[in-house]
Amino acid sequence: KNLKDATMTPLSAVAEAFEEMAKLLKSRKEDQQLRLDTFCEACSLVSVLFGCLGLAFKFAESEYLSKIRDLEEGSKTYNTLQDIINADVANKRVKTQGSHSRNLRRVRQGLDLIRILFEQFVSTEEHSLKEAASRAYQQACAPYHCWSVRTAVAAGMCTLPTRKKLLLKLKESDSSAEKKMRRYISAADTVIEYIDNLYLSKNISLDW
Ligand code: 1PZ
Repeated sequence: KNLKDATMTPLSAVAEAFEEMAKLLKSRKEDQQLRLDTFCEACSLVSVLFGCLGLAFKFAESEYLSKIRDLEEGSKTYNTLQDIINADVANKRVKTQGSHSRNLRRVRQGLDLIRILFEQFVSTEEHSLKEAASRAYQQACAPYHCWSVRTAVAAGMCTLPTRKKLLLKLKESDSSAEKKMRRYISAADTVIEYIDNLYLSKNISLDW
């Protein structure tokens, strides 16, 4: 569905899917509702990036995808992101490992990681992918991961391909990638803020 024509690359599909969500969220000021299945579809597109990162990131990929799969499963029962938070608040399992609300929080941290990574990518030409990804991980995920995971990720970073190789695998040039990354950055901002507000409106802090 998101690969409409030959000029559509994986990064275009990601940018487009997130722009569609952002547009929806901005269009309904009062009654903002994001469907869980729409959200999951967009988030699974992001995982194509992992395919370009090599074997060391297979674990990160399956970890990320398992959270998405849980939310997809949830979409059979719950229509919107708001609905899963409401249900988990009622059942006192917002932060319980494996709950939909906790997995949504983890996916949101992944989306933020990519957003920060892209920001580094477009702001400085000579940043190595390793540096950009390390910094993004440091900001978006490391504070919430245990020591052993952080250590494994740090080791994995050393195996990342170069920026040039990554762009080749994504079938992008520097300038085409930059445009699409800017589109993702802006749209993901809206989506992430929306998700954060779902928790905040239930008096749930964001320090986990
Ligand atoms: C070009 C892109 C470079 C990206 C580099 C990404 C490096 C991220 C490595 C993350 C490894 C995560 C390992 C496992 C973490 C788990 O402890 C947590 C907690 O799970 P819980 O206790 O709630 O069950 N899992 C997560 O945080 C979910 C997965 C996070 C993955 C983040 C990356 C998302 C990036 C998207 C696609 C590139």
